[in-house]
Amino acid sequence: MKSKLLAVLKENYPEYVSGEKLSGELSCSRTAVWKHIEKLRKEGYIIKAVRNRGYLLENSPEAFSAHAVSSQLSGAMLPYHVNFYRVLSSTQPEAQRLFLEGAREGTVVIADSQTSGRGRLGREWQTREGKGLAMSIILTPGIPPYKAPQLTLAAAVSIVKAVKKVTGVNMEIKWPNDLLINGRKACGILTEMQSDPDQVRSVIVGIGLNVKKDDFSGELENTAVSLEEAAGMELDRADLASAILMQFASDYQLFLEKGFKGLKDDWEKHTCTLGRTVRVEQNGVYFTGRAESVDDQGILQLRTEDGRIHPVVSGDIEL
Ligand code: BT5
Repeated sequence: MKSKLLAVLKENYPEYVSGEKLSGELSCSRTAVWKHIEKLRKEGYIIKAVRNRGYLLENSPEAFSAHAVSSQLSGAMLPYHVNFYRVLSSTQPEAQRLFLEGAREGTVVIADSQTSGRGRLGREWQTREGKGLAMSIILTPGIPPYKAPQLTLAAAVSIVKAVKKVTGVNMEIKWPNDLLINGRKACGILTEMQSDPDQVRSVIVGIGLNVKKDDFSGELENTAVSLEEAAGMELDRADLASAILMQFASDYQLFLEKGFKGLKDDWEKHTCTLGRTVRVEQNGVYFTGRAESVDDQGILQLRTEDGRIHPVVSGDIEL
């Protein structure tokens, strides 16, 4: 009964299946259908029920797990070890905790949902159950602290390439840490480091990717987008996570050998920032200019109206 019910829901995805249709297909009463749906929910299946439309299978527990990701990571250029959690406050402090307990480079923390997902500067990142990919990767690159932000740019390149490969969707990089689809944010990257004065001890690269359509409210209703909406097809979060990890492992090797310079051409190919007039906020001060280039350290070069170049090391830009 369970597998038949799941098969019908999966076949019809992303359409709802009415209780009537299900009871017909399964030769049981609508009450029995409802009881089976409840049982599946207890097992971790996320099934939406809407009056007059029926049931929609939004996510299956077996589809997203440590195994589903790790089984697709053979041959990766990093020794990945995936830790999977249903709920975390944020994957970042969990990765930090694991690192302090001795976890090595390549340890990955993935959560199905986060209750206090972090953006930069104390901002929030929303990851609701069954909807997105929230993933942190522990790295120990042995670089000086000033180079750590370049890993944000490196990860952006890897994500764009992996997403293109899996979904065909073109994402654009908005310097430094946003990935947009048609101007809407689908992914954010948060790079946090622990450092000694001349060398980083660890860098934790956090990736938040909207995969399934979410009912965002407030500001996000008009600014956020998911990959499924853009791709127009159902996507598997484990496939995406592993594709990103595989791509990142090889881009990271290049970064270690050549620095950001080794990835710069790729970054430039996928950015929507260069050539545009942008407004930059730095420590509460705003200035406007043309984003001319990024240098080999990933620093944005902004030409202001007076013709001078302002290097922008960090901050938020508005396109
Ligand atoms: C970021 O910060 O974009 C970095 C987001 C990193 C999230 C990952 S998830 C795995 C790891 N664990 C964590 O706790 N964090 C990392 P920032 O540039 O500061 O952007 C934050 C802003 O993005 C918010 O103020 C909202 O405006 C917007 N935002 C929040 N959630 C969003 C979502 N799901 N989709 C699109 N925009 C969102």
